[in-house]
Amino acid sequence: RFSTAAVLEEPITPPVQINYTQNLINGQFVDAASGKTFPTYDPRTGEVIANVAEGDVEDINRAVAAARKAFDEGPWPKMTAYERSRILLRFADLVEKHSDELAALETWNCGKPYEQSAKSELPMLVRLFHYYAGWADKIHGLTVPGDGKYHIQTLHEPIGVAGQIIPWNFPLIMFAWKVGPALACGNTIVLKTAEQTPLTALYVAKLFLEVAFKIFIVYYLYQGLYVIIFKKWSPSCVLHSISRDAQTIAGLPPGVLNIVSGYGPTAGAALASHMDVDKLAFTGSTTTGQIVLQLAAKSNLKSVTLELGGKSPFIICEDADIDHAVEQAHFALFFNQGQCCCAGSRTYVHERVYDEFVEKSKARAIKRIVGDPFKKGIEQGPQIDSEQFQKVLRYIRSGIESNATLECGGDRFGTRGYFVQPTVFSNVQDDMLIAQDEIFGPVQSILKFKDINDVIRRANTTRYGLAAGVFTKSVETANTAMRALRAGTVWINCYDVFDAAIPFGGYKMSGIGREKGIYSLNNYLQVKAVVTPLKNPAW
Ligand code: TXE
Repeated sequence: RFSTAAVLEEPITPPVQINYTQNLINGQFVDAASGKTFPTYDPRTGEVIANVAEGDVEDINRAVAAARKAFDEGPWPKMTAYERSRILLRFADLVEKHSDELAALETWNCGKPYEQSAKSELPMLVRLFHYYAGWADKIHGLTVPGDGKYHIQTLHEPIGVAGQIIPWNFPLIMFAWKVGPALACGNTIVLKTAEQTPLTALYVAKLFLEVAFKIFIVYYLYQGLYVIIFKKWSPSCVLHSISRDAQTIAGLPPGVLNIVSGYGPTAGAALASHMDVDKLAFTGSTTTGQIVLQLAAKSNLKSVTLELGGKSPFIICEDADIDHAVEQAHFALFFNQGQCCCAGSRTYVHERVYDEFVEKSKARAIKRIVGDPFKKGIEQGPQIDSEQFQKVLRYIRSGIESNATLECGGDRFGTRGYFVQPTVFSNVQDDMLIAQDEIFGPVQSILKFKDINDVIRRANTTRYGLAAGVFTKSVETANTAMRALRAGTVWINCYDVFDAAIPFGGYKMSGIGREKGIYSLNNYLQVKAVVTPLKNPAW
């Protein structure tokens, strides 16, 4: 029933080498303080592909100390915003140049189709850094019209040291969502990657260092030429060059971006509870989000943004273009092996088109091409690891046991690695576990509805509120639904449309705050009010 079992063949050798496995602290790649390493795996086979420095409390302490120094002593926050912007632009260009290797490494470490990594995620990574580079020199405060004889203004300042914890489903995109705005606003960073996917963040961080090195060389070449042409080497010129290099035109100075690989309860918890970290940004499960929020509160009350789980409704009205809706609902759920926080994982279909929709969704899922993500034309690779793979299979069993109708799939795919058959359940009821919990796998649950107001109520009856989709030709229905749905994003007749400028985040237990777009800057800025008495208020 499924495509040729590429997984049963020998896995394709990824066209990239793993060069960076140490932690990046203060501009240097270093071993973990304990000397320990941990394995990272190829989800196609479950085999180890590299051993990576295992960061723990001491490594986080060292990384935070470096970030603190880089923030307090500069030059980063004191550079002109324009120079910060240029560094981000140069970095984005280098990422573009290295896109092929980065896409291969991303696919190797997390199993997503290479075509998705190369054609969609790498261009998006570049776009995000261009976008944030554009913001760097457009951040400014306001003049406030207060009562009385005062001049009142606000200064928008960087918060300080940002701690960032990211997950494994989109390692590079999550890197950009966090690092881009934090740097644009002038903060320094300690980022902890997910233990499943430590490799690509280290690779891109190396590119930031490369920027520094290249600028350094170019600048001194320029100074050399100056001496040859003007036949003078004034001490002020040397001093000027050194200070300019350090303060304005250097690449990313040491300590501005530090990356620690390691596990959540050790390195992650140390970062969340660190007294010298001023802000924490987290993406991951709702349960862990609650833990890091507590750690932040119990330590120094650092401000926290959270991007957490979801169980997003995808509503297909009777007047929708059914073929388009089938394809979009399929994409909304199965994209990235179903490992998306905003996956459209409750497909609500109007009763008049229900049977047709289920038939077509089943046919589409059966056609889905599963296999080695490096192979051309593959739509679905393996789940990230054994834990997630087992979790997805448990939910499939729960669906069967709760008497939902298994239309197709329902088991692992192949005999090796963490591949799961594209699975479709119909006759799903709201109170079934598969309609309530975040499965995070290729399992579509199709539910039936009669009335739009009723389905909106049902769609909102969840602890989550990340995203929603509505398919209808009626402007009225679309307008009603978009206002009534309690979700951070509502897609109308489309799904998973992402753009650097579109804010993303959740209502309810799907999170706190927004990432991307202008809204993400607030996460990394302090607002300072400055009040000055006016001698002559008439002027
Ligand atoms: O998530 P965790 P897991 C959901 C999805 C998935 C489930 C579990 O449903 O099946 O979460 O995945 C770090 N202190 N999402 O276990 O634990 C961890 O090291 C500090 C949705 O991978 O939340 C990693 O870097 N940090 C999600 C990050 O948190 C801790 C994406 C995420 O891991 C920590 C991923 C601790 N005590 C999973 N424990 C989304 N919103 O997109 C763990 N971490």
